[in-house]
Order: sequence, then structure tokens, then C-alpha cells
Amino acid sequence: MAIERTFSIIKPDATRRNITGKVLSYLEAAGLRVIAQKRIHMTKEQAEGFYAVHKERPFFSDLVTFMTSGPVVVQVLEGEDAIAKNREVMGATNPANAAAGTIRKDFAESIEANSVHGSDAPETAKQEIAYFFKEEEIVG
Ligand code: RTP
Ligand code: MG
Repeated sequence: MAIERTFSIIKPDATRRNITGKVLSYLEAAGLRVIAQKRIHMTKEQAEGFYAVHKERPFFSDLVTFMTSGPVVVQVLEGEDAIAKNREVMGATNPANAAAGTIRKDFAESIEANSVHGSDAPETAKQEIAYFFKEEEIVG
């Protein structure tokens, strides 16, 4: 298995409850290493651009409102098979369907306020990392 990079967001529901460290501990326990991280408050334009693939979905406008409702922590994670590993430790989008021991099972408030984002494929990981980070901000 190759060493991969993936993009992660600790979402506003988690920063609001001051549980970013708890969420991060699940990521680290899954073998993922933070190689870049910053706390930002996304603008509406940034969130709309980030979620552009979802712009025709009925939840798009609520999602943008939620993602700009407070600060988030954006991260680049590195590790063996990082994209799949991160998706596994995140759990299903809807916390009602998330497996035991996953971040969303243990922390998510709802299908929308589900505590974390993680890239779903190598191409999106690359794109999403470049959307928020300059190469010199990433220390592998
Ligand atoms: P993410 O992109 O955040 O890692 O999550 P995901 O792949 O599991 O979910 P996706 O289908 O890509 O949806 C992106 C985010 O939109 C919100 N959502 N709301 N109200 C709804 O029915 C609904 N469905 C999705 C969630 O915040 C989801 O993570
Ligand atoms: Mg997604």
C-alpha cells in the first residue's frame, strides 16, 4: 500500500463543542499524521466553491450555511492508504448508520452536522488540498 495524502475538515459543530482534539485523536489512532493544519472561518464563496459538486443537491444551501456558521480546522493527513483509512474512521455520512467506534457515531449531531469531512478519492484529495493549502504549508 502506498503512502497517501488526504484532506480533512473538522466541521463547525465540532469546533463549537471544543472537541477538535478528541476528533483528532481518532484520526491519529487510525494511523493518520497531520502534516498541515489551520483554523479558518470559511467565507460563503469558499464553501460554495469547495462543495460545487453538490450545487444541484437539495441540501446545498443548508450545507453552505452550516459550513460557514463557525470556524473549521482544515488538515492534510498522511499515511498508508490514508484516503480509505480516513473514510473508515469517519464513519457513514448519516451518524445513524455509522459503525461503532467511528468519529461520526461518537460525535456527529446529524447527517449535516457530522463533525468531519474527508476526501473520497485521490483526485479529489489533490484538488481539495490545493484549495486550502500552499505546498510550503505542508510539512511531510
Ligand atoms: P464529506 O464530503 O463531508 O466528507 O461527507 P460525505 O462524503 O460522507 O457526504 P457527501 O454526500 O459528500 O455530502 C457532503 C456533506 O453534505 C452534508 N449532507 N447533508 N441534509 C442532507 O441530507 C445531507 N446530506 C449530506 C453532510 O455534511 C455531508 O458530509
Ligand atoms: Mg463527500
